Amino acid sequence: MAFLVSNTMTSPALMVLLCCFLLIANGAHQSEACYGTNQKLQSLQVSAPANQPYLTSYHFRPPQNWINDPNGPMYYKGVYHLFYQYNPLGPLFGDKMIWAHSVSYDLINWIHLSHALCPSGPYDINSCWSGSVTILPGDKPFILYTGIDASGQQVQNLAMPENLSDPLLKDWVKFSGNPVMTPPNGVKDDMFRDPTTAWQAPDGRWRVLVGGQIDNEGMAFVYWSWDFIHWTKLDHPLYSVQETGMWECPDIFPVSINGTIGVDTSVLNPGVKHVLKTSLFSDKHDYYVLGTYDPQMDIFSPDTDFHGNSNDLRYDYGKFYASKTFFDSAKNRRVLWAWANESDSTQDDIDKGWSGVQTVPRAIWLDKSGKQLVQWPVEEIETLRGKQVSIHDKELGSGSIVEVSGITASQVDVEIDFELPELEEAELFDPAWVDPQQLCNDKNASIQGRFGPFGLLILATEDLTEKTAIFFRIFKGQNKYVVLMCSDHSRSSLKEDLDKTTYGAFVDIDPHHGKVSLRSLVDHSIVESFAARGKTCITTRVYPKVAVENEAHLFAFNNGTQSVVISSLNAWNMNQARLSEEESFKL
Ligand code: DQQ
Repeated sequence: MAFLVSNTMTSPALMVLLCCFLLIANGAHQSEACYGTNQKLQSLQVSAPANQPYLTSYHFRPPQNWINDPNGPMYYKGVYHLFYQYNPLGPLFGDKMIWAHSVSYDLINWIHLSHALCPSGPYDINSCWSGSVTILPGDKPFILYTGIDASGQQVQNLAMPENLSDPLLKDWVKFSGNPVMTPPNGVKDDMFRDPTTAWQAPDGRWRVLVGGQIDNEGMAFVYWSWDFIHWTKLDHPLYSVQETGMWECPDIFPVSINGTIGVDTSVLNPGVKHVLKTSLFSDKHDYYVLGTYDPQMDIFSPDTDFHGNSNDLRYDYGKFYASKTFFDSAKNRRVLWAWANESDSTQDDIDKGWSGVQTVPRAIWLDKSGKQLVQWPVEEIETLRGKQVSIHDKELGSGSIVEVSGITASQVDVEIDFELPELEEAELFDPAWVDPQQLCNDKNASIQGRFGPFGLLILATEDLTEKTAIFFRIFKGQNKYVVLMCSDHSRSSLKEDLDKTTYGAFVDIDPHHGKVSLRSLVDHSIVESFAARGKTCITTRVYPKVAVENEAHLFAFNNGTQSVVISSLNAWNMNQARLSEEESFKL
């Protein structure tokens, strides 16, 4: 194994240090120390119980057990890697969490490998929590992750591949000099976690963010390092906001000001601006702000104030948490992953034998307005599309419902464009309606408006006793029309003991000039919806009692008093993605 941390590091002292590092790291091989090789394989071979109407078909998940955050996604030597928080011992969050590891050539079909990081040393004996990968110059991927140490404190650790010529990077070794960061003075032991992918500023030093909190002020601490081993905390955080509580899984990355092309994490030039994302522990939502990163001062200046409430931008206004992006050099795009947790009960998860899925990977870029991001499922997802049905130029009068028949509605990708007539008659928007989720709650799918509710009824029974309504309402604001997107689960299942929270968000488009579009990816118990070609996204988890498998139906509906027109609807049956295990994998 020949590790060089960076080809920009030339000092003799550093070379000596790296040699020591190599020797030490080799000695700290941890694969046997996890739960034992047999147990690792066993945990991959056991499948979830039979009869699983909620098991997803094309969303990433392991065969069984609990998963949460995506960790260290990367593209490396022709292979996509996804690590993720996993409890190999059961379907609930565990007290010995590990990094599971899967690989793919297309971001859709995955092979589960043996686990990458398991508790093994005093610095992570109580769990290997979230973190990120940085690919250092010379194609050397390093993991920085949070370990829960023997005394329960959160520390940051390093690991690296055992064999860099293995494109699957199956085996990882931990640095025996771990931890490389411990909670700073004034920071509680359990409020210091989730290192980001590092970036190299023009001065040559690496920077990394670690999420945290002091009192109730959430923040992203900055550390810097010349050699990726010795890290020094800066006096000030990159950015902090009072009353936002613990910042989990921060992410920072540049986006091109013009166009959809993604850029690598260290890119810094006048053609980019920066995105700072935090996962707020207090309400389990991922918020982001756009702004400017100053590499001299190491501060982030947001374009707009960030408060951590419904006035702020979110990647997704539904179930979407602990997300992480990576730069995909194969396709020059930035790709976003997130965890969608369950909305059913703990007992349901025990009965199912699994909990949690990853959302479909989404390309993410800056909107033309420069004011928000746009997301769209990676194009590879379309390779799963099978049989297609279409509807064109269909007027939906007040109260009408049209079934999209001829497809398997429990596993479908549907795109619909609505054309609206003259909007003069739209209801007036009350400026007091500042919380779109509350507005969707107050005006659910059964409440008639003028323009809207119109949209899709997903995972519905034929008689509509069960239905998940994803819909729009159009209002007339003071200077412009206001478009509201809602995801109403109040009637999604006849089952009780489910979280049926309704979600909502505003969509920043002018419905007067153009179409109102919606795409929904339906996969048994998850629905990911994208309005206005990815400007507003809502992910939900739903568990119908009757509308499962072949009993599920898909409808377009209009419950407004005014007609709308479906200018086009296309729906495709989605084929199952291949999620196989290491043994069946042949290069
Ligand atoms: N999940 C991890 C933590 C992180 C949290 C533990 C976010 O590292 O803060 O599984 O979901």
